[in-house]
Amino acid sequence: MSPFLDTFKGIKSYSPPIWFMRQAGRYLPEYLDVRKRCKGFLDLCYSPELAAEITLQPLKRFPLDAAIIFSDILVVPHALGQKVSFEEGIGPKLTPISLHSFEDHLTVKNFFKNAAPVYQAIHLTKSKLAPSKALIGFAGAPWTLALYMIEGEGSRDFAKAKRQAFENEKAFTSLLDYLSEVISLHLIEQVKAGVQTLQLFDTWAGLCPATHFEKWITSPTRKIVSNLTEAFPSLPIIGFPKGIGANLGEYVSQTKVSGLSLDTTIPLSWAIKNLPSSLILQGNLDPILLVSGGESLKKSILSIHEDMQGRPYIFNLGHGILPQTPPSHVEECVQIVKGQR
Ligand code: 1CP
Repeated sequence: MSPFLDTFKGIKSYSPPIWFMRQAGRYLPEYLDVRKRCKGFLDLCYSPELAAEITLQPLKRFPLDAAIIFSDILVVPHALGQKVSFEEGIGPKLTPISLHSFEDHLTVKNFFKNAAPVYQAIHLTKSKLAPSKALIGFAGAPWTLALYMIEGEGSRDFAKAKRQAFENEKAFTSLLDYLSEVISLHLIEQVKAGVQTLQLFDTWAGLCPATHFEKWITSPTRKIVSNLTEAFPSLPIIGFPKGIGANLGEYVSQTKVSGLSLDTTIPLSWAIKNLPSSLILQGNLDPILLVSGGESLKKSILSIHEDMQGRPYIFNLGHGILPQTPPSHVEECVQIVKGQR
């Protein structure tokens, strides 16, 4: 049995299941080794053997309860035909789409052929993963994905993309509808290939104004959750709407996610009091504490434990592992969470 999947059935184990967002990546020397073997980051995402190897790397080092398939949220626009590249030390670059003509430039025609290596990587990973470890699939939520697709790169405020969205609300809503359907299909294929749970990354949800929250965040996400639960009724789906604070209650009731990944700004006592008791909470250690290690790390882990006493939950960070994180601190964290230190 899998402690991670048991949590969604309301079964509480001695210590909470644990995994980390971005647990496969640049803080691991063995990842950097494999990375050197591939020219581009996308080549790595589209090499089933290498992607499976990287997915399993953190589980070889640490007794984690879940693996997240090594891929990226920007595989979706790429498989739709948008030009996407990752530049060393800069981040992703996309040829920006225009809201008025996105359907002329994107096509689902070759989507499954282009994304096939992702599903092959899932299949391969699953065959090598112990049954007690859950395999997590994922996608970016429509809002976060649309921001990258219009802006053409990462940004602190996505001002260009947001301005276009406000000035062309109808076309922007059509893009979100289009992405909701494609993301649903991408996630359904991931489940068919072997993932047992999904996480929807809405990293930039906090940039959406309250006035448009339902239209741009919860309604597209609800469509995805609904499509997936129709196909797989008992599939756990975790939402990660980063930075939405007081809108979390609305997010949960409107999207019907079964789990919620909390960012570091959310007091756990608030989440326990204000969110449904059937909802599985995940989080929310500050990733910098994993860089620090030592007493400050231990104190914060024990405080999360204390807040979550009596309730099934999943231990995680409030955002991804940072590249400067010493792997020994990750080990320390897992041992403390599991009560072995
Ligand atoms: O050079 C390299 O090695 C590339 C670094 C890297 C890695 C390791 C990128 C580029 N993506 C990834 C993998 C990745 N991305 C995973 C793998 C599985 C795991 O967690 O172990 C996942 C889940 C993602 C998801 C992702 N990609 C998100 C959502 C989660 C989050 O961290 O907020 C986002 C926003 C992206 C876009 C992206 N891809 C890569 C970078 C550097 C970024 C962020 C760009 C930016 O806005 O600055």
